Amino acid sequence: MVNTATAPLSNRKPSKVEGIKENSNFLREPVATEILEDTTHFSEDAIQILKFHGSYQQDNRDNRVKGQEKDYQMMLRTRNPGGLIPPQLYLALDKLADEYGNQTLRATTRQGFQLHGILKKNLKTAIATIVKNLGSTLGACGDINRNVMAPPAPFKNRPEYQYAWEYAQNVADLLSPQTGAYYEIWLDGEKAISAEEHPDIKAARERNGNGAIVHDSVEPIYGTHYMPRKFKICVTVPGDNSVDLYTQDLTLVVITNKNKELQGFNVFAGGGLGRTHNKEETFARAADPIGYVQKEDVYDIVKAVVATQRDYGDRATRRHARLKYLIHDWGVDKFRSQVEEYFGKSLEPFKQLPKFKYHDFLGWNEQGDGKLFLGISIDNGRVTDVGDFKLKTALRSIVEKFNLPIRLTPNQNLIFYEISPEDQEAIQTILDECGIVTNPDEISALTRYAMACPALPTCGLAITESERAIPGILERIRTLLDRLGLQKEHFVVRMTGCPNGCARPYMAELGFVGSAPESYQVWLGGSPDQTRLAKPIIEKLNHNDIESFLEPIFIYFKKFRKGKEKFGDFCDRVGLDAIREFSTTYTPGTPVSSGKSRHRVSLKDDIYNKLKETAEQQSKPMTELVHEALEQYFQNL
Ligand code: SRM
Ligand code: SF4
Repeated sequence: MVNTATAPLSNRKPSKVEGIKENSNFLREPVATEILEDTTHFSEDAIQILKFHGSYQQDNRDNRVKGQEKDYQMMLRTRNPGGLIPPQLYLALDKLADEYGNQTLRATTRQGFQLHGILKKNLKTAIATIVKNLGSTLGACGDINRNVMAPPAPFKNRPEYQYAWEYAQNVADLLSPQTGAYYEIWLDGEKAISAEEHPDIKAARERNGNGAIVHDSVEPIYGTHYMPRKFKICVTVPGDNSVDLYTQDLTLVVITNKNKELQGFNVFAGGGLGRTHNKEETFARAADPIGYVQKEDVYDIVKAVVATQRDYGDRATRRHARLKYLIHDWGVDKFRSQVEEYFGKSLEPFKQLPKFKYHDFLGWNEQGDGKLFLGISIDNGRVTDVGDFKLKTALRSIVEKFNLPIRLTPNQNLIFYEISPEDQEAIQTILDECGIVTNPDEISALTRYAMACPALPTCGLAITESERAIPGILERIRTLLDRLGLQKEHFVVRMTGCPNGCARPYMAELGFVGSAPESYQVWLGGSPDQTRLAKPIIEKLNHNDIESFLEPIFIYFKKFRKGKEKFGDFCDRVGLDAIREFSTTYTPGTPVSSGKSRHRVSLKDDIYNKLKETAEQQSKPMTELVHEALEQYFQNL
């Protein structure tokens, strides 16, 4: 049995952030002091603690001027398990965005909303407004359990979906921080007006059969130092991978009997995506199946996994601190035995599951009880009014008029539900008038399945553009596919401005990961349903070279795919070496669809070999190198 009260944080020197947490008096200082100061920004220590309260200090990177103070602003992130946004909260967020933010809302990849551009002096009002309108930002960021995800579909006739919502909420409650800091700082001590916690959860938080909780602590689950790093959970149903389940630290899959009564949960653990370029010891990792637990044990297994990471996760090196590294270093068996020690018994064998599929639930659908739901696609999650496309206006007027709840999706979209069929026409009219397409078949399929993280100008970690670059890049990929005779083809494209992987690019069929200004590492071979990790094919592709790089790959796919094989599956089957080999010998302009003639020039063997070698080194087609060399030669004539 592990005595958590005395378990060492680590044998190595804990990282600086561990000291900041320890000295914070359970997430109070230095935020409580600095929020009262008339300054534009927080200190480094306060920034770390502020994250636990759901806010990041940022600056508008477009406005950086050498020698001048940065244009400081705060990002606020909501915590809403299963993506639930009550109508009252939506209207409050919409107003806050206009009054204090950058007039946009940003639906995130974990079913939350972000507000950008809030000045420090307005932060308290913004957080207090969110809490008073049934929302929260507590634990949306920081070394703690993050927003718990669940499939957003409101199927009322499929009890498994209802269980996923219920348990996402309950697990979020179980792991929510118990310190009073949040209410003291942002609401002058007023307690939140929130729904009553389920008595089972309160009991589970206090139950300590096996050392899973920290005795006599304000934070029975976390202790003084909280988690070594962020911790991410989802609850899903068999076959539904709308939540990207392989990327989570902990995944629970609802298991029901033939009568659709809840029996228990399959448990996966150890997924995670963040990595650092050129640091092999960091990597994206897909979660492993760990076992099965009965429904009455679900809170204890969550506590046991959390306690294992809390007590054995690396607190010295933050880059190595996620649960995925602990499982990688220990192996699944050792991890499972430690979890079982906290759990107090063995896990049962994992139950067989059907194949997981990705669903986006867009368009008008029946929710199974006579009412309707409507999934609306939001480009990269950005809720805004641009020209004739007035998404922000449309969403606000729908909520104002029909008081509908919203479920944010893990793909940066949203679902209105509980819609009476007689309101369908009026809602559709609002959307039509605001230029919003609701028929998913009318949305370009590349755009529909794509995601990009915010990156510039708000994200301090961005190496290059993402959200602002992806529309143009998707359009160019579409044009290329059309030119190559692949008009009907589409696949999952995801882009991030750095390797942290916020839009989960490592699960995409085609992933772009910022690696230098205007350049991306390119990943290929994820599956259309996000059940497999992709692999990197090139480290730095300048965005100007996207067509010349992708053309040979698309041609190879077109020529050698098996039947209706999807792009990601093809890349995975043939492998990156074969793709590279094909690309280096590919001649652009091959009469695939254009019918243009191809010119041949013969080369001596030694020149050809040098050309091939250089093309491989530079990951460029040989023809491109020849073109470049000849162009230079002719210029110098
Ligand atoms: Fe993320 C840090 C945005 C989902 C991995 N993420 C950040 C920060 C806060 C940058 C920072 O630390 O200063 C970004 C703020 C940008 C901005 O201007 O708003 C940021 N992450 C986002 C969001 C908004 C992206 C989006 O397009 O929606 C997502 C917010 C989700 C939410 O509501 O909670 C978001 N981040 C993710 C995901 C995907 C997921 O959780 O399903 C990942 C990969 C999965 C994972 O965690 O392994 C992710 N974000 C990271 C990491 C790398 C973590 C690691 O293990 O190395 C960082 C950097 C860090 O923690 O040091 C990061
Ligand atoms: Fe910022 Fe990188 Fe996350 Fe994009 S992936 S939001 S650039 S941390």
